[in-house]
Amino acid sequence: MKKGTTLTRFVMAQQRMHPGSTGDFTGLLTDIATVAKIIAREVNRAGLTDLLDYQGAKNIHGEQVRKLDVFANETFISILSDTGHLIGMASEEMPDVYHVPESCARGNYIFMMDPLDGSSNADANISIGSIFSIYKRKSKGPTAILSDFLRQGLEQVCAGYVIYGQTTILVYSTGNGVHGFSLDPSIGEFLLLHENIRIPEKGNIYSINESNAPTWNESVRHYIDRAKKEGMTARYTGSLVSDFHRNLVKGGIFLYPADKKNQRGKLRLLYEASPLAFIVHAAGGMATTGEQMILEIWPESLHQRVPLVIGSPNDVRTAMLIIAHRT
Ligand code: P6P
Repeated sequence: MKKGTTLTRFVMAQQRMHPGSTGDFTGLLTDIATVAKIIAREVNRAGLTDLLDYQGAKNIHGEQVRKLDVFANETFISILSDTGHLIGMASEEMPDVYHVPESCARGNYIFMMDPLDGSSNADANISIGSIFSIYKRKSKGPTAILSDFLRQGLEQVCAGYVIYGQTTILVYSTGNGVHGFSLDPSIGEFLLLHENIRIPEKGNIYSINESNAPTWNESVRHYIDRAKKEGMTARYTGSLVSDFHRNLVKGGIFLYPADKKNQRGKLRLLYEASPLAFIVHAAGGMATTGEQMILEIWPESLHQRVPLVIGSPNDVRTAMLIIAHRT
């Protein structure tokens, strides 16, 4: 479709390609776009409000929580819980699942999110983002149950992210291509920027926090040394959605490996690794722990962490060979 098509028109056109679809999903994605617009507005003026202040509390991961994190989480919950699309939600910012109340219109989708990833960068004007996953519920009862949330990434019906940067970008996939939209604040619409994004087979960028080098396993050190010798360039912002999106568009590899400090890696399977893995595979890329495909992992808990090696297929395969062989 032509550039400038609105997200709503694009999603409705995609829906028409699936006869018998209920329009439920179209409605849900439109509601997610509404949440993104509201969060974008607050992120863009956060420095002028007290939203950058720390809440004082820590989340389940022991991380400082900004008022902006709470605002983003609450905005997703309040807008999506009464749209008739969802039965339950899970969030990196909430210890337990959220059951859509019986008083709300409920549906059959499960929504999981990192409502505001990288918010520690917010006061430095570095782009931050929201990451989300959508699954069809499996259970049949009056409420969702834990097994509706502990799902292989392969079962996602949709995954996406929003980057709140110099422009607000929304990228999503239902497995049939990866599509990027840019928010035009003058009309309050997400407009098609890039249909069917494909990640380059090989990139020239590697993204990793090199301050962790002393705690890396020998195989990771060997891969990074190899990347440097090959002339690859380092790009790392500390904001996963920004690093991922740049590598998706330009090609490259992002690594957050397990190390002596983070024995199972730092990033969360359900809220970060799985949705981005779904997207990168739909764009022709790869996502692994270094040994296992991310999308094949059966989660053991809601906040499980995993090592993540994600990006251009040629680069990820090379990293896997080295990491698997020398572990
Ligand atoms: P480090 C942000 O807190 C985050 O979850 C990701 O956005 C980012 O890629 C990573 O952590 C940065 O972690 O340890 O390099 O600061």
